[in-house]
Amino acid sequence: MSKKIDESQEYNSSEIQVLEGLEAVRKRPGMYIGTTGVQGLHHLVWEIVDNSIDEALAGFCDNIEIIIGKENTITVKDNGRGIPVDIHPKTGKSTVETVYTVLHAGGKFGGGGYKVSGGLHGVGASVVNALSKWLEVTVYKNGGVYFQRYENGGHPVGDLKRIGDCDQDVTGTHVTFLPDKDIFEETTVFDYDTLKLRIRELAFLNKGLKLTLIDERVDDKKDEFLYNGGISEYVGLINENKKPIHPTIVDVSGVDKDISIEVALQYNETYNSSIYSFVNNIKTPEGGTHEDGVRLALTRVLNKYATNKEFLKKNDDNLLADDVKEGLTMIISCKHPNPQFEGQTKTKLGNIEVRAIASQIFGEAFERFLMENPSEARAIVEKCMLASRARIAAKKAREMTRKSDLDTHVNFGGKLVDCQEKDPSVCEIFLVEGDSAGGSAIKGRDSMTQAILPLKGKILNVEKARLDKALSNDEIRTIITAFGTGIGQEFDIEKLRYDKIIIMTDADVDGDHIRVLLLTLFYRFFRPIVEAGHVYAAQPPLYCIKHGKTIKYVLDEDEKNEYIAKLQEKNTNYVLLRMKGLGEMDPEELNETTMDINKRILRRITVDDIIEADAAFDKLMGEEVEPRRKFIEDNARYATNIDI
Ligand code: 1YM
Repeated sequence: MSKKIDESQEYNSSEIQVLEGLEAVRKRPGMYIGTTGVQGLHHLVWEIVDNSIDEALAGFCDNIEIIIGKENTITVKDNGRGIPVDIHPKTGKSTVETVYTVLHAGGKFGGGGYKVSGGLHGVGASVVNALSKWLEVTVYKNGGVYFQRYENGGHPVGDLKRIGDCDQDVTGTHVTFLPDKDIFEETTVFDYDTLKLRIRELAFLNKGLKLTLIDERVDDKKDEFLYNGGISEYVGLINENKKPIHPTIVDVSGVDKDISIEVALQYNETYNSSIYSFVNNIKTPEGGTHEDGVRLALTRVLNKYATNKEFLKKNDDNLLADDVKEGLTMIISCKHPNPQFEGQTKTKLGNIEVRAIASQIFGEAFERFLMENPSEARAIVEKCMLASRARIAAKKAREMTRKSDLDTHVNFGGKLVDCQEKDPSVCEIFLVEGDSAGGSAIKGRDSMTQAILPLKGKILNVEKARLDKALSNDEIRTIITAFGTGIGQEFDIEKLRYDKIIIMTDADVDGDHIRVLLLTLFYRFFRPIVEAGHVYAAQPPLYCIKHGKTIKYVLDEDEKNEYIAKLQEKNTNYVLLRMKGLGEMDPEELNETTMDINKRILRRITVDDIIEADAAFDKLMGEEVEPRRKFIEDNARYATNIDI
């Protein structure tokens, strides 16, 4: 038994030796390039391009061209030093031939720096050669042009030859290959867009490097990528159609112990984060120590800044990692001479020393950015604090939603009087100021489609900075539950239970306050609802003009004067009546003037309305006394219906 094993081991080891070389690659291509499908096919391109990128990382190349030929060949050209053409001492062949025919040669002969720029196992050029019908290398170096051709899986057709002269200062490597149809049975057709996407990514990740993609299968198909701003331009692109909350894209880089860290970030108005990390130009979707280090520092520095600048008060919770990533677009690029990859898909950086280095480099620079850009820092910190409050509130809302039975449209906590209809597209909810107006609204409504939520004004009268506290408030919790959408990260507009959310408040200062508070709440927690045009303000009329049997409700002073002028022209008798507050109207009056779909006037609320209200509100309700005093002074002469 043991003898048998020994025999087979001997057999295996000699077999392995025989298979060493390009034949092994052809026997088990999957082991080297993952698949022999379309992905593996494109992998060949990256193996060659990676050598050019390595040359760029070493600082000798700034121009790479990738050409898809008419017959689905690939040509990669770079203006680096050119692969060495001298005889390699270990193989007795030219270094070019060694690189293209000896497995693992690429790595072995690497002259340090950030190698392994990509590639499944860093096996490189020889694997591509092994899987090609033919491959040609041309090297421009030392004033000479050198050429070698290989056929049928990497067999050299003659030695590397000097075939001509070139200027001393012209250097570079050109490689053309035709993938072997016997290996790539599924397809040998290259996809332009697949190549383009990765080439653009490589251009972002390697600032100042020009990459050109040309498709000779069709006329005039060409893309050039050159980003002098590198990953910060990448962040700009991702945020292009989003609204950034601060103008500067934070751009940080540093090197420690040969490990380079680059981070670019900018926050936008959304709640989602787009965080992409790379090691040696390879995407690391599983993250790793480089990402951990940056995330740790981000949270730490923002907490420190928010505390020092007293955005965070004594009793406030610290910001968590989840809070500082809302709306964050961030690219992290680490270059490491000896990366260790871990994880399910081997796309997680494992080198432990990187965590502290990334944290230190990013943390220090980001802290400096915050100190030097206080208004941008404020925007970022406030966004994170909002996320933190929303997280806490979402938790509360979740707990509460669980308690109530949404499907049966019950009377939430005895306050919401819901409608009978369940189809959201025809349902409306009135948020009504005060219990007595609420009572009239309940009696005057169309109970099929109109739901009423009476609000107690004074409970809502909380200062904006205490919005989180407001979320422990019953009314606001009921609003969240009634809407059905959830808030913060769990927000889902598809779950909105009403087509129209109608704020019904009196036309006085208290009414204005309640409306602004509600709008602030919506703006912070339900902004997509506002953006989608679901929020309205009811417009109770200010005057009622009776003449003969006609009753005309008018919204304001101007409209009243205009109408009366017309009556006077016709010598019509009329009565001059100021409408009561909502609370004093009986159900019929309220229905007639404010709720009846055919008669009422609604004003749709836009985000601009809210921003304006928010700014005014900041001044009125914020903590700073001086702006409040000034605002009241400035606006006092406009106040006609102040009832305080
Ligand atoms: C289109 C493909 O392979 N470019 C390329 C490869 C090499 C060099 C320059 C190079 C590297 C070094 C020194 C070094 C390679 N050289 C080797 C090896 N483009 C493409 N451009 N001089 C030139 O790393 O020290 C492997 S790849 F092993 F010969 F050094």
